[in-house]
Amino acid sequence: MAGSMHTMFVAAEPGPIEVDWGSTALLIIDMQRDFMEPGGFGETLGNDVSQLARAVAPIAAVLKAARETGMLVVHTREGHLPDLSDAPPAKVERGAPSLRIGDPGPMGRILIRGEAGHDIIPALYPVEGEIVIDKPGKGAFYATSLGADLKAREIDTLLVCGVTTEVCVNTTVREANDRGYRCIVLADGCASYFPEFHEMGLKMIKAQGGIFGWVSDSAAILQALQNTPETSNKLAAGASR
Ligand code: TIU
Repeated sequence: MAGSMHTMFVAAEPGPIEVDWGSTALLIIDMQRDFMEPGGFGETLGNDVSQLARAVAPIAAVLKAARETGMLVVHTREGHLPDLSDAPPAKVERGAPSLRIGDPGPMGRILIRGEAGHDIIPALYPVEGEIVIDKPGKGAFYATSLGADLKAREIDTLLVCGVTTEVCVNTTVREANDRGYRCIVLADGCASYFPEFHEMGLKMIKAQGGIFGWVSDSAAILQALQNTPETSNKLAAGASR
């Protein structure tokens, strides 16, 4: 594969990784109003949702480049059916939130599919042709079609970003790693309500020679895309539009 028009080394830790863009997907985890905005699920758990805003611009930059190069884009949303039949009581009853999953809130029922709060934030809204995976759990592979969707498109490498670093991003990366995918996590494209968990969540992924995957950032991905001959033409065409 080395030297192919589609491949390029991406700067990452614990070391550079060679990527074939044709078998790579951008996987954006749970950039939903319920986690990002006041009045949603994240805030009901007692969190400061402003901690997550920093991930939006880096994701938007990579998403724009992915769209211009034709890379597969997958968005996920955590949430439950209106009758809560896919929500384990152990999850609904957990802790002492100000509102529980399914309760009415300012953006509709908390973490329920179809409600305003469940949807993806406008800045990163999916466009036609992108896959949207609705997931009941923290991991994006559990009880979803994601594995089959990626297999059908012969994807073996995932650029992973979204929220939160130590919860849904880490769970999904661990699930993906066990299924044989190479995960490259974008450090600046992830965020946590707890900055220290963000740092440790990334360290856990890249430790021990990359026990779960690689950690890179949006600038490294954009640079590698620019330096890949075939995609740089598409990026140049996109920039001049
Ligand atoms: N609470 C928290 O940090 N995260 C979640 O509940 N879900 C996701 O990370 N998406």
